[in-house]
Amino acid sequence: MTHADLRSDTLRHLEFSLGKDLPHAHVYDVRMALSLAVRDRIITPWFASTRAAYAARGKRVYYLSMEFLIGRLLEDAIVNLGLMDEARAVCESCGFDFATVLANEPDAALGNGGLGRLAACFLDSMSTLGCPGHGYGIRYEHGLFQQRFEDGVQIEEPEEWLRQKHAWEFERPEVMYGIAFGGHVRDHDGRRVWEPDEQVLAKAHDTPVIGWRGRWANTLRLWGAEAVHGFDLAAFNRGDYMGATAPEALARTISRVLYPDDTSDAGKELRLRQEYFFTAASLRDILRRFCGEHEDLAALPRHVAIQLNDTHPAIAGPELIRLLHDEHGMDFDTAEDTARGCLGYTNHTLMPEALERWPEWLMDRVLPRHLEIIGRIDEGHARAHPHRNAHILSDGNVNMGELSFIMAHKVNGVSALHTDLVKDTVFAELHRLHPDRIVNQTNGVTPRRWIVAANPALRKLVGDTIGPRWVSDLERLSELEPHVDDAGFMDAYAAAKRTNKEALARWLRETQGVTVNPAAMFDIQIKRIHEYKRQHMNILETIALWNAIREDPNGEWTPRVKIFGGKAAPGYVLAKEIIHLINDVGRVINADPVTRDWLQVVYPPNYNVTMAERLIPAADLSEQISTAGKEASGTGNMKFAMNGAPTIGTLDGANVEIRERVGAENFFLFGMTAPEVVARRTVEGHAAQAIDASPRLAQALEQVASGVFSDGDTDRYRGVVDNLRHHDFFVVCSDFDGYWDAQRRVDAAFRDPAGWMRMAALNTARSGWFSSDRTIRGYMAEVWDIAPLIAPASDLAAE
Ligand code: B1H
Repeated sequence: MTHADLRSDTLRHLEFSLGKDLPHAHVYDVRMALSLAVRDRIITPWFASTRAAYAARGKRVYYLSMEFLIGRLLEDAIVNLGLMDEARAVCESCGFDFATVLANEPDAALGNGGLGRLAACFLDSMSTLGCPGHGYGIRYEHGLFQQRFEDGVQIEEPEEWLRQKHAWEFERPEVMYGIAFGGHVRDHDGRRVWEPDEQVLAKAHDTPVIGWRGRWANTLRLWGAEAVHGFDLAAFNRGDYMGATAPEALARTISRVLYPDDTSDAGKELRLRQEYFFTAASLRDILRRFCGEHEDLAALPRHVAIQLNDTHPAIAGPELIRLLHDEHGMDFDTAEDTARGCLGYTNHTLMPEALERWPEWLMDRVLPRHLEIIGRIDEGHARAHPHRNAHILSDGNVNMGELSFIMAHKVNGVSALHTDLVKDTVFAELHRLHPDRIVNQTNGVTPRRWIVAANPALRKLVGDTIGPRWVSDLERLSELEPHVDDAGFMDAYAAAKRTNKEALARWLRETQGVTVNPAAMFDIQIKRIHEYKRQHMNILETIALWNAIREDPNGEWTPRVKIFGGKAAPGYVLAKEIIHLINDVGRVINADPVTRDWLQVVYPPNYNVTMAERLIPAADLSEQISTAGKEASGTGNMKFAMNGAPTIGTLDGANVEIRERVGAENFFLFGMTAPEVVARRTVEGHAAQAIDASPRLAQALEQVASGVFSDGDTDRYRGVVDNLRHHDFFVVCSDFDGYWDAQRRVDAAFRDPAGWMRMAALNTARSGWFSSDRTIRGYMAEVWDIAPLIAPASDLAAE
């Protein structure tokens, strides 16, 4: 496909799909026309993949996830199809700047953070590897809220990504299922029959997901909710205009908005309805596809692997049993075993508040038949294991973690440490009863988006140095390793980093009105705001550093720009206080002429996938400072490492494995280990003790408390300060000095530019294992038992 073809196709779409001619086209029109022209090139491989999967009569994977944080899709598609130069030329020949065209696409934020972004990376890797499968989720009308700051305070505004037509999706009005809720269960000739009293329609919307070099494409199918009877004409005729649209509005509520909390809002009925809505629609779709190809439902596990992305789709277990037993007449125990043969469950967190539990009365009201089935699963498990304590139903709650564990043939954690903790803590007893069920699958990220698309400077250097094959075989990055002793390579590596830093500095100036020095260290912490992620420890260390520089302005300092990004759940008061504090500290420090050349704080609002793509390639230092034992894996940590930013971090989540691979000497470790944290918490007054022992921390806390950053307001940060002084569950105080010391080691290392760059380059060269291709291969072999339908990219001739 040549540039001329892409251009004429784009112009054709501009005219016939957008109804515009070039002289009158806005950037929106060009972006849409180019997207449609690119999309056309996905159709053939997409059909071919669908046919190949059908012909193979083999197994397919169904990845069920409440969240798919896909971000923008145009550049991704262009990268995977190898159309970068062509697409750029098309835009330029139409009189538009390529970057501006790409930036016109809304960032589809159908997720909160790591869990949703992981699902998106997995889709890319499944298509790249030729693993036949579908992603199933919800087509939220409003994705994650948009964040802005008003006097440093987070304000949430609705996200409107569907205001403009979504270029990548195909609406499938013919794929529509009625999803039932409520009602009662009655006995009917000795069978239990669910008589629901409500129905909502689930309509399919498909987005093709193209893999690297366009060799395979899978489908992301998102369900939108619609009313069975959309418009109440009788009400309208009575003059009741609101009433006339009420049924439609009510039904649509189900897919209206993504819950913005990354620790679940337990007990919210709408959330339970969302979970059942998309899970039930997906299972109906899976069974329809299966029944079109096979006769015997007992063969389901040989053809269907369903992965539950956390417990959010956990109702899949009972729903699949209900379909097989109630609707297809399979006996209950066989139905249960068949369902288990299909299901895998990924646990993403040990945070107690994120472990979903539904009150039984609520489950009974919304899904009465499912509650009965869950009771029967629980009884069956109790009969098989009479001395067990773990219950699905306990204290009037349905425990979705236990349900998922018991209904899955494989359960996995998302990093080595996390999986060990899953075995030792939340599921200790179930692990003892089912010792072969828990496996580890350390997370990964797709290099197509996180290096090739996000970091063209590094992509070019790597390609020029080791050829093109690393993109689908990321362990080949290790071939860079001998080059770290080559001055020419290292100059080019440093130049690439500098290019990215200058681009970020330009963006910060243009969009935030702040000027930063690209020679300074770009120290970046981007992730959801959470006490366990300890952004407050970072800002306290910033205050302490400010104090130290002011005390000794002529000392040997290392210039730093501390960059923060991230949203807080709207109801998480303390997290919002932390955001306010970061902004307040930034306001004061950035205005100080004594320290201005050494220390700056920048917090661009509305962190999202697109912003991550901008920040990560420009980072010098990656902040991964969670309380050990709390971050299940982290995936940002991997993106930073690949892009040549060494980590300052704790032994938590995948940091442990990153450090093992990049080498301890290329990683700034500090802090207590997970068992040390647990022990420390039992020490009475551990926080006060740590504060007493650290004058730096005591001073910083006192400054926050006394209003140095809040115009004398001693109330504003009472929540954060009191919590740290008297409670400090996340042991910020006890880890503070270790963090301070590690930062000073970072300072010293950064003052040796060649040594630093060598460390950065070794991070790139040694992080190939963190490709999501490796992760997906692991799931395919150890959870899904499925083989790829295309030859491995490593078997292909190089370009
Ligand atoms: C992760 C979540 C999560 N763990 C509840 N748990 C949600 C929980 O809407 N909710 O109710 C949403 C999300 N997200 C993250 O998963 C972990 O914190 C990260 O450490 C991990 O890297 C990521 C992917 O495994």
